[in-house]
Amino acid sequence: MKAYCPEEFFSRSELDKVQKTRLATTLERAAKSEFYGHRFAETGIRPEAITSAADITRLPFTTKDDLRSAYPARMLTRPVTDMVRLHASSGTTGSATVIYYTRNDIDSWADLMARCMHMVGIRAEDTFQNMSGYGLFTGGLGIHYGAERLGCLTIPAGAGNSKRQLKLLEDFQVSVVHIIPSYALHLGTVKDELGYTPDRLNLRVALIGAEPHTAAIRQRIEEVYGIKAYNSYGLSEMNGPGVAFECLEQNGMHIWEDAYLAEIVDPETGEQLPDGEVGELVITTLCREGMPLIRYRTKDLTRFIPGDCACGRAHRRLDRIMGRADDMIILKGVNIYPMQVEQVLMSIPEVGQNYLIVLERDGYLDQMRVKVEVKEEYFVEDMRELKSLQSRISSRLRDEILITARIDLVEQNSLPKSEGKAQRVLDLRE
Ligand code: ADP
Ligand code: K
Ligand code: ZN
Repeated sequence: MKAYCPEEFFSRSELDKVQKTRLATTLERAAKSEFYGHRFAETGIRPEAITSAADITRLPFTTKDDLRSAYPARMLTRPVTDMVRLHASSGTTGSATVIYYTRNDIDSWADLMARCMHMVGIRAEDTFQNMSGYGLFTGGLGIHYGAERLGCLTIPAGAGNSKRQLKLLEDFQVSVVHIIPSYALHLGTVKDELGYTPDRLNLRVALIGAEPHTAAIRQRIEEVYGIKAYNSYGLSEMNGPGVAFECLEQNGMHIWEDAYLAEIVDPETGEQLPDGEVGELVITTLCREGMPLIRYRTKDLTRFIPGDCACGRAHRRLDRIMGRADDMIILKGVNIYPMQVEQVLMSIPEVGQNYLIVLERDGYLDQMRVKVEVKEEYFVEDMRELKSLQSRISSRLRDEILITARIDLVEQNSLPKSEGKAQRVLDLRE
């Protein structure tokens, strides 16, 4: 397959070389910002002493709190008049953080995004519908610019309004969509209800991301629409989408190492972990002018997949994101990730699209209740069948997370849905 750009098929040694020179440029630029200027002075770091990517461990991390403390503009390397765009994170956790872009930053971001889409066979002939929210959220304009750069006819549908989404899909014979996984499943149900049979649509590919999801969810999305779905990873602090993306092999997401220097560290100690071990993803921007970030702690938990990808790209692969370090549930002393629960639920055929983990306190005891939607065809009157499904779910969960959860079976489409990232955990404990 044709490469989108030379960097896409850089060898390991070419990547190492470009990382080294771009890291030096990045540090030099960062030192001009008020925030990093102080930080380097405080910690006695001379950016010119960092001469290789391996030296990076000598630099301190940048955290979300640092971004907040630098609010609104203390991380800029140049006057704010040189900036052409601003985005903010959707604020899933805590208050929003702001990222600025120069014209070159917007340009290189669009190129990275276009590279991702090109990698999975998207071309100028495709019609692309972006079902991500626009506005401050980077999933809107970020992917939009990438699609336009490839020459796709691009429809900025935005989030929600399922009837209209489906009408657009049919009327313009859309071939590619960008959609949040939880919404993709919901839209799939509406599609069937409204009788959009496969012959009416021309859909081929979905880019799914923005929230953690299991392999089983991807498979369901692929089946519901009869398409291929590719995992797309990014975060506002690193421009937005376009950081790491699955290739046609669908086995891990290549992180573009000419633009991002990635490390996996132990979330407790901050020490780098070897390939294959799960930890927190830490990223340094290598191309950003306006607001470079050094060793930014993403809070996202994943690992490098060891070994080479069959596609021939040398950019290392990230495994699917297990969740954020802050998403971990601690219940009765046991650590649980929502994705572990999802994995169990989605392996049970009767389970529908949506679920909600509710944490409650019963006297002094913490309890987990899982509300589970049951597919229409399995939601029967027969109590015995429902009881047996309930205990099957409960015992599978116990095997996986070592906790006995109360299982509430509810009807399809009865749990609250969001147009953006799904809320998977409701913590009612004080
Ligand atoms: P917020 O932090 O407020 O949600 P962003 O919109 O920048 O703001 O979201 C970025 C975050 O979304 C990532 O840090 C990660 O937790 C999550 N995310 C993005 N893409 C994926 C993906 N493909 N798989 C799992 N999680 C993802
Ligand atoms: K076109
Ligand atoms: Zn690959």
